Amino acid sequence: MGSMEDFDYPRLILKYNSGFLVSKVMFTACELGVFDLLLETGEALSSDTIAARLGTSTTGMERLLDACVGLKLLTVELTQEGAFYRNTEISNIYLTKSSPKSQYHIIMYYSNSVYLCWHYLADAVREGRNQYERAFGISSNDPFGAMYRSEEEMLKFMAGQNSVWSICGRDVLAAFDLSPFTQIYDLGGGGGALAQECVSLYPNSRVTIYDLLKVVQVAKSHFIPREECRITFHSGDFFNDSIPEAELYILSKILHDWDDDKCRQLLAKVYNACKPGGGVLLVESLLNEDKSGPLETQLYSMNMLVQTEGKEQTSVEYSKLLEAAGFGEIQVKRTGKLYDAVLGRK
Ligand code: ASE
Repeated sequence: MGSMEDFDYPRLILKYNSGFLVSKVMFTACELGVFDLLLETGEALSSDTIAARLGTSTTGMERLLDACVGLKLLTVELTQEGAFYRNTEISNIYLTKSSPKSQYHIIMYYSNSVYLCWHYLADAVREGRNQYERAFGISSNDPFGAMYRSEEEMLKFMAGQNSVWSICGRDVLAAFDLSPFTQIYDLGGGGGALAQECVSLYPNSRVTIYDLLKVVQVAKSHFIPREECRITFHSGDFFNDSIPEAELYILSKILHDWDDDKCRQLLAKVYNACKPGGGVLLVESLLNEDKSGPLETQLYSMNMLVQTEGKEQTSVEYSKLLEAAGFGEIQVKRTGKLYDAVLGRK
């Protein structure tokens, strides 16, 4: 005898069926500037006003706003004049362009670049490789050639990564006392938000952002203030060009981009360049040892499948890679947040 609940649409499946719709509602409200407008005006606005100010249809905007209320990204107040919408505190802090903790750029990157690759997830699983060819008609053999297929795409990616470090950077850098290391290279440091957190947390440190020439140029012109003299740049390709000597190398979300063979090559090169007594800091989202979670990390690993040639790994897997390159005294710090830290010493 089954109870009535047996015939309810299963909640878990219902939630997952609509999961991608949820993302796209938030992405779209961000992209159209709903949260920016509500922050700027500082008062509750009707859907008619929001639609007019943002140049959208009223029928579309009304539905978007109500869905945002359902997602707790907006609140609504019903008056005799109709419905009036406001940002929540979370939306003000994270979804507006101008906030110091803004996640706008990573959201735009997910919505307009990552999303297109995820359309081909089944193909990625069948083939075991990224989907740039299907999504954008470009070769998938060079993932960063594909991700940086235009200056605009590169800028979007760099701004997106920077917005993540504005929230998570401090925790991963504080996971270990890095103050003994003053001469630091951030390999693949991109837009430099992590380097900025580093010199702010460790005032005696000097950080060199090592990245491709075109990345360094954009980091200089768009992200790092000219007067920040504790941050310098070195342009190069860490697989093909030399890596200068330093006390500490930060590889933040680098190993997860590459296959095992390239990870080994890169770490061997870092070990050779590293001063004796120096170290390497891996910043990654760590999978549980049995890979049972965290869900966020499992999903990032799927994202690495559709976008790169790498994957998210466990702390034992990263430790083995470090040991194979010669590093010892390996310490793992799970921060309990999105990103964790692994330190190895030469
Ligand atoms: C990479 C990182 C990312 C390569 C491709 C990527 C991200 C999206 N696509 O090294 C960012 C991961 N997500 C967050 C919130 O950091």
